[in-house]
Amino acid sequence: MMFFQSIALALSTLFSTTQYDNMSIVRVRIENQEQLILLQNHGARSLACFDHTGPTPMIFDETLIELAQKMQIDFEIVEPDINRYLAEFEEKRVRARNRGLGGWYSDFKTWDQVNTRLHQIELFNPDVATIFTVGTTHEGRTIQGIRITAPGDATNRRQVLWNGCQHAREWVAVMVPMYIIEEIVAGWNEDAEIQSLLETTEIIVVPIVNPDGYEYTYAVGGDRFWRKNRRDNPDFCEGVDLNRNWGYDWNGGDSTSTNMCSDVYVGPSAFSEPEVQAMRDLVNSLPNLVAHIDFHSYSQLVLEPWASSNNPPPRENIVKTLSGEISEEIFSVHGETYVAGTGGDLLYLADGVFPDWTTSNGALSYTVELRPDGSPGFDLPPEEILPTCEENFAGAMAMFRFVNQLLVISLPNGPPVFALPGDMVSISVVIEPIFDDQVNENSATLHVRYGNDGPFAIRALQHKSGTNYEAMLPVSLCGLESEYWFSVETENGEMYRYPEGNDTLKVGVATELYSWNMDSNPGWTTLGQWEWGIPTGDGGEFGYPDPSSGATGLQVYGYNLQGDYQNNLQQKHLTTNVLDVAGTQGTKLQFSRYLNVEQPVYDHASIAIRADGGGNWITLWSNPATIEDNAWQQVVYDISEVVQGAQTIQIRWTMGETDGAWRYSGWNIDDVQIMTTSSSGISGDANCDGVVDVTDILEIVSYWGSCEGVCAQDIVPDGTINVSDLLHVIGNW
Ligand code: 0X9
Ligand code: ZN
Repeated sequence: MMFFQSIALALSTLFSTTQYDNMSIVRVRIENQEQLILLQNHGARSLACFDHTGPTPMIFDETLIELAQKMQIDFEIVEPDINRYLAEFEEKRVRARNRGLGGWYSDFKTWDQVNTRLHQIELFNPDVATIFTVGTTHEGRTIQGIRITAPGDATNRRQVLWNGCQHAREWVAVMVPMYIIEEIVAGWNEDAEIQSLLETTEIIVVPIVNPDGYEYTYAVGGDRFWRKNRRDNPDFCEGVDLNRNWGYDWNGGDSTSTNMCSDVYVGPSAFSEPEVQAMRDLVNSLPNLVAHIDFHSYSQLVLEPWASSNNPPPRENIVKTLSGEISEEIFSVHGETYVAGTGGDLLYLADGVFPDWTTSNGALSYTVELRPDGSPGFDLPPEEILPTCEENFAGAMAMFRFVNQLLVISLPNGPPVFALPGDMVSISVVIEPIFDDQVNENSATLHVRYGNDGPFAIRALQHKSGTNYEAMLPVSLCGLESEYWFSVETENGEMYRYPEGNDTLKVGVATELYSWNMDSNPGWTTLGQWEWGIPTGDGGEFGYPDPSSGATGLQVYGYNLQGDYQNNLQQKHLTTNVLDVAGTQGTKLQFSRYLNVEQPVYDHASIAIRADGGGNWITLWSNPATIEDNAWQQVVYDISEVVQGAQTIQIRWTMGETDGAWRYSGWNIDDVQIMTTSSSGISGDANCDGVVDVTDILEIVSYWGSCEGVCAQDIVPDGTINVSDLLHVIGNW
C-alpha cells in the first residue's frame, strides 16, 4: 500500500495533471490537406507529425472530437484519457526500475543521468573514449558528445556519427546511442573485430542533441509530448523543430511550417538554432565523415535519403545495400522488422532534416526510427528499452563494418530463382567502390559448379559499363542445380565476394508441377467476392484500381473484379483444389500479383498453405504494410518446408479482415505455378545416364576442347572440356 501511495505522490509531482485533462489520443485518417489544417487550427497536435494523408496519431480534446464527428473525419480513439495513460506509464517505469532487469537500461534516463554515465564511461576507458562539448543550448545546457577510437594519430581515420534525440519526446532515441557507446567501449577491451575497426575508424556519438527539450519532457509543468527545442519565440508558442532547421532544402514545404506553434516549425532561418549550429560545426570539423545515423522514434524504419524528395540519392545502390544490411542485422537480434526504404515511400517527405544535410556533405546518412512500430509510441514499455538497444547496436555495427569495406557487389535484379536444363542465365552484377578505392575490373569472376561437390569453375564476368557487369551462369543438362558466387579484387589485391562469408547462391533446375495461366477457369473454391474472370480496371478509392486484364491473357482470379473490397469484411478465401505433391523437393509457389490493400492495422491480405488436409493453415505471407501495385509483378514463395513429407497440399489467398473505412482494390492473381527445383543428377555424370563411369570419360575425350554455351561434357563448367572434367569424373567414379 505504502509503495503505491508513494508512486502516486511521485507522479502527481512529476506531471501536471491539468495539462492533458479531458484529452485523448486518437488515430485520424486525414484525407486531405484541408482537414489537416482545420484540425490543427482547432489545436489538434500530431503525435507523429504525419503531414500527409494517412492515419495520424493526434491529441484531441472534446471539442475536436465533436468537430471531427461533425466534419465526418474518420478517427478512432486509442487512449481515451491521456493523464491516466501517462500515469500508468510512470507506474510502469517505477516497476521496471525496481525490478532493474536491464541494469541502467531498465528505465529511461534524464539529461543529468546521461551525463553522469558518459563521464563514468570516459573515466574507465580513458585510452579510447573522450568526452567533448558540442555546444550550448538556448537555456545554457551543454550538448555532450563522445569520441571513440583506438589510441594514436586519428587524423586519417574514417569517421562515423551517431546521434539521438533531436526530438525531445523520443526517449528511447537517447538510450540507444548510450548503449552503442558502452558496447563499443566494452568491445575495445574484449572483441577483436571492434578493436581492429577502432584502429581505422573514429566513432562520434551525441546521445542528446536537444537537452532543453528533453529536460522539458521530464519537468514538472513540462510536457511529455514536447518535440521541439525551447527557443523563446516572440509569440506565445515556444520551440523550433531541430529536424526542420537544417540548411538542406530548409523550409521547403514538405512537412514544414512557418507557424511558430507548429510542431514542425522551421525556425526564423536555416541553422538559426544553437543546437543545430553546434552539430553543424561538429560535422564540419569531421573531414572524414563517411556515415551517419540520426536516431528517432518511432515506427521501426531505416530511412534512406533523400527525406526532402523522391530523387535517388548519390550512390543509391550503396545507400540501399547498407540500409538493407542494417535492417537485417537488427532483425537478427530479436526478430523485429525495421523496414528499409525512403521517407517518401514509407513515411512522408520532410525538408531541412539532418541526414539530408550530411548526405549533401557526402556521407551515407540515415534516419533510424526505433521501436515501437505503431502508435501511441513515445512511451515505449521500459522492458523494451534494452532489446531496442541491443538490436540497434547490431544495426550500428553493420554500418561500422561497412565503412571499412572497400566495395559492394550486388545483384540489382536479384538472383534467378528458376532455370531450365542447358540454360545460360544472364545475371546483372553491380560492383561499386564504396569510397574512392579502385576496382580491378578484370578480376570480376563467377565461381560455379553443378551440384554441391567438386571444384568451382571460374568464368570471367563481362564488364558492360561503369559499375555494371554481366555474368553468364551455366545450368547443367543433367538436372543438377548450379551453385555459384562472385568475387572481385581491388587494385591492391584485396578480395571481396558475394554472398559474404562462405555463403553461395543456388539456382535449381525447374520442373513445373502445376500451372494455371487462368485463361480457363481452374474451378477453385471461392468465398465472398472472389471470382474468376476479366478484371474491369475499376475501384481504387485508395491505392490503384484493379488491372483491366491478366498478367498474361485476359482472365484472373480476383477479389471483386469490378472494384474495391468492402469495409468490415470477414476473411474470404480463394482455395485451390487438393494438389498432389508427394515426393517433390525444393518446391516453390510462383504467381503474378496485382494487389492493393491498406496497411495491416486496418486491412489484411494473406496467403496460406496446409498439408494433407489438416486444419492448420500456415501463413506464407501477409501484407506487412500498405501495398499499392500498379503493375503486375511476379512473386515467389518457398513452400518446400511444408511440402516436405506431405502427400497433398492446398493453397489459399485471403482477403480480409478489413476495417470500417478506406477501400482498396484488393487481390488479383494470375499465372500461378508450383515448381519444384530438382537436384536429382549425379555430379560427374557427363552423359546424364545416371552413373559415373567409363562412358563419361569417353564422352569427354571425344568432345575435348572449348565449349560454346552449355555442354554436357563440361562438368566443371569453365567453358572448356579438358582435364578438369576428367579429374572430376574420376573423383566421383
Ligand atoms: O519527421 C521527422 O523529423 C522524423 N520522424 S519523427 O516521427 N521522429 O519526427 C523523420 C525524418 C526523416 N524523414 C524522412 N526521411 N522523410
Ligand atoms: Zn523524431
